[in-house]
Amino acid sequence: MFRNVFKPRRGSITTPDQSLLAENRKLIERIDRRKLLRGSLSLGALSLLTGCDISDRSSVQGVLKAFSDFNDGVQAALFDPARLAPTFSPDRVVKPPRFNAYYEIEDVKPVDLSTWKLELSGLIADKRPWTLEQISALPEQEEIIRHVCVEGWDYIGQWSGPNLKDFLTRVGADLSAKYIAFHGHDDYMESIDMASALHPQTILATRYAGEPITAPFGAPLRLRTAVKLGFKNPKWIRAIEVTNTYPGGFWEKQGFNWFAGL
Ligand SMILES: Nc1nc2c(c(=O)[nH]1)N[C@H]1C(S)=C(S)[C@@H](COP(=O)(O)O)O[C@H]1N2
Ligand SMILES: [Mo]
Repeated sequence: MFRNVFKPRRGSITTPDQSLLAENRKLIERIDRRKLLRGSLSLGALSLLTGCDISDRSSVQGVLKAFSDFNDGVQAALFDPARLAPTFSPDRVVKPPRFNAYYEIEDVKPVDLSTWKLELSGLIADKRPWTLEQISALPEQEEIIRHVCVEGWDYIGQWSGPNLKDFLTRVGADLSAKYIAFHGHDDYMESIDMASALHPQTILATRYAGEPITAPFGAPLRLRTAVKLGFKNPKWIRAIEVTNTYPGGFWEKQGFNWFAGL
């Protein structure tokens, strides 16, 4: 039924990606049960659910329009930290990953790994910066998850690095704070809700397919979370900030919904 809600009235005919729909059937049923299809389904969920449409730019735009005045609070209620996003087998991993940023790949300025440090600020007890060596010594978690970009494409990627919740606990972050903001070396800033930050499938990724992340994809450290859209996965992180003051982010200024998750 919801497939019709945002279907483009005319224009190109799109082919439903049945696997995408199948993977998310549980979520579809869940949302249907809660009768939240109109007015409160997140953009992230919708672009996943409408697998047929996310490859169609115009319909993605329609979805964005329909969701632009969503209430973040209503969406947050949809979020269930106990629910895991789908994971995939290693043979489906795309190598190299697919690039995106608010500029072209030629304009990526590689971060100097020899001087790089992760800065910590805000509601964190131990704000000492971390070197890459220190971060690499932490236990790693690997996840093979789907990356979905609001621009209408997706791919399966294999990411590993320290679990974010473990890291935040280790540095004494206030886990009851509302937001976490990630500042990139390219002046990109995005923030997520604490529940998503503490989700078991949210990591500080240092590796892709077992190898250190290469420059275009966020070396040396980026966020990878299975419960947020692509733009909520900042690359080239230079600082993490824990705060109760709504930080917003780059894409919100372009009119995207802040929650942007399942
Ligand atoms: N620092 C930074 N992080 C960023 C972006 C960016 O422009 N700068 N773009 C975001 C968007 S829109 C997407 S879809 C993903 C792309 O990640 P990938 O190149 O690894 O696929 O990075 C996100 N993180
Ligand atoms: Mo994106």
